[in-house]
Amino acid sequence: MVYNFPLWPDRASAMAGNVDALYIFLLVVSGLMSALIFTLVLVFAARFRKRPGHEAEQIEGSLPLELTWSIIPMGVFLVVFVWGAVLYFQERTPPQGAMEVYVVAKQWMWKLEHPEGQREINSLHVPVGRDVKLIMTSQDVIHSFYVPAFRIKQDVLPGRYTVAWFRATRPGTYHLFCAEYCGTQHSLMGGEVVVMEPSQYAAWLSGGNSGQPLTVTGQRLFAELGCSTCHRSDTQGRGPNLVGVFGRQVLLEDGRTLTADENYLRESIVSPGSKVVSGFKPIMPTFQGMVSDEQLNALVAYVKSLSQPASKSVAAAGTQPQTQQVQ
Ligand code: HEC
Ligand SMILES: [Cu+2]
Repeated sequence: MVYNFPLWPDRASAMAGNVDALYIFLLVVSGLMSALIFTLVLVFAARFRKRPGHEAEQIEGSLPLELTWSIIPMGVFLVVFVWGAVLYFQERTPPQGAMEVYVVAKQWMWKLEHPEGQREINSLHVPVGRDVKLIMTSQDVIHSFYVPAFRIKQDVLPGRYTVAWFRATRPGTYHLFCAEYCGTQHSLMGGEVVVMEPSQYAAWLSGGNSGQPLTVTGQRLFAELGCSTCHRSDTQGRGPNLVGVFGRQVLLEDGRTLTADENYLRESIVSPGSKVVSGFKPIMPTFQGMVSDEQLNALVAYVKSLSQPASKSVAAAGTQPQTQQVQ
């Protein structure tokens, strides 16, 4: 009976227990407060009911009382606030070195692409114990990536990236939902996350119809679309040298400085005029409408890879046979 009436979804990510602990704390505090108030209402109603010979006496105020009922609730709320904020920042901040999966949502399916080039629809295979960062965008309307067992839910918007991350702690298959009403078949827009032992995951990766690694696709597009005519790896190009740009502070023509994250790279490609790099002319053509969301992801992944240590970048990986990379 109890098994058919689960009060909690599975706890299958590193964050799940922490989120639940906060939730249980809130339930207990609210429960205790409600119980206290109800009890006092009943007790006072009985004790101070109207009786002959008992006249109520008006109390005009009490500093100790007012301090007590201000300071104690404030303390409780501050605990909830700080605890919630800490969890929020943990959930917002993908750890360094996470495996990156690109997610493209559309009416009505989830398209997922692994860095190694594997593509999936409505199912995501990941290894247990590994940080996974999801870089997500939508092809049409707003969707929301929701995996109850991981306690993550993140809106997915057209025209920009949103990011979520998790570390699965237990092998198994978990529900994936769309949690933002997105049209007639919204309720069917779901799938599963399959958490595997690392060895199984490696086997899964090497089997099946793997495409090229995302960064290799990106590198090919970079040449095909003519990006490489302006962006060269020396300083002779008409555009900035993109090596090392990801994660760096960029000074813009209008004096603003910002960090080059995924959204910045994406915007630089589809809307180059909106943030022009200091010292350069706004001559870069827009690629809006010329590249699909998947191709944009590949370009972004490629430009990002230019900022990684040589061993991980495409330049090195592309020229070495597979076997030499395994040490
Ligand atoms: C006609 C030359 C030209 C072409 C073609 C071109 N770019 Fe650019 N790109 C520029 C210039 C000039 C800038 C700097 C001014 C600006 O920000 O618009 C720039 C800026 C960028 C930036 C921001 C760089 C930084 O340092 O912050 C990125 C990323 C970028 N381009 C990627 C691409 C990609 C990807 C392509 C191909 C799809 C491409 N560019 C094609 C000229 C070009
Ligand atoms: Cu949806």
